[in-house]
Amino acid sequence: MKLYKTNAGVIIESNSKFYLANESWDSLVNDDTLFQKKEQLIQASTIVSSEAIKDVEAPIGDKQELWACGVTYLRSKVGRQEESKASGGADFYAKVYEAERPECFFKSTPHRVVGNNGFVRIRKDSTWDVPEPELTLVVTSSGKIIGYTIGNDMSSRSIEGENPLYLPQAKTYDACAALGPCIYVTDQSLPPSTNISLQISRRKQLIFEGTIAIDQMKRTVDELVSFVYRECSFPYGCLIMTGTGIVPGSDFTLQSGDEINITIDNIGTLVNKVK
Ligand code: DO4
Ligand code: MG
Repeated sequence: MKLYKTNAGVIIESNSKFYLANESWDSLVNDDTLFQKKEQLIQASTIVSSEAIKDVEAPIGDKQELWACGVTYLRSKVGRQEESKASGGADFYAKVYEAERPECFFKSTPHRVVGNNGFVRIRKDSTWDVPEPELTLVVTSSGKIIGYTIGNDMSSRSIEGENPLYLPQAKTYDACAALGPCIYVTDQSLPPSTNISLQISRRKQLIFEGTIAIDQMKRTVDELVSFVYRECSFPYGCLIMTGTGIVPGSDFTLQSGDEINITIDNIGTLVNKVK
């Protein structure tokens, strides 16, 4: 089952049919038994056409927070070490990759997050920028993962590379994150072979492409949830980006007008343009 947030309400997709749910987004995404309630929810819904998901919003409730984890894949560790060599920050990335405690950071309030087909931004004071395609967990207030979505953790590598203490500025600004297009609701873990793919096009030409399977992640998703939830409560649930395993080479930077496509098996494709 997939859930889409739209301004007409929540759309449920099941077996290629679409239904307008009779419940609010906030109650559905904070329900530990959401997957088990599928038939009951469909029974209480109204059938609609696929047009209902033409314009979707980011799948995050107004009172939810977006967190992120980092340096969870070898490629991210190596990329950060390269970018922070001159500042002397490289060791921090090597250490966090091996440490018991993962890197977890607050990424965004909902108003800085854009949905599918929305515009992400690069900071005006940044010279080196990348998208970070990340499997994103949808977690209830009790800490249960009820589904998955696709995330783009937009990042300024020039600001982050200058000094690791600038991380919040490299990561958090208006339109710094994209989520969507839907939440894939399941009671199963995703298969380890699940692929995350990133494609970046400029003036309709493909200029970067990469793929990584989620079994390359050094941490488990449960481990990441348990650290984020250790000393923080989330009364409405929370979304957690799980880190990037795809980092374009040092000669690549995003430009205004670029199109970013992120695909994750079973979930779909998140499409955004850079403003
Ligand atoms: O340590 C910097 C951020 C890491 C990150 O966002 C990632 O690995 O995805
Ligand atoms: Mg990231």
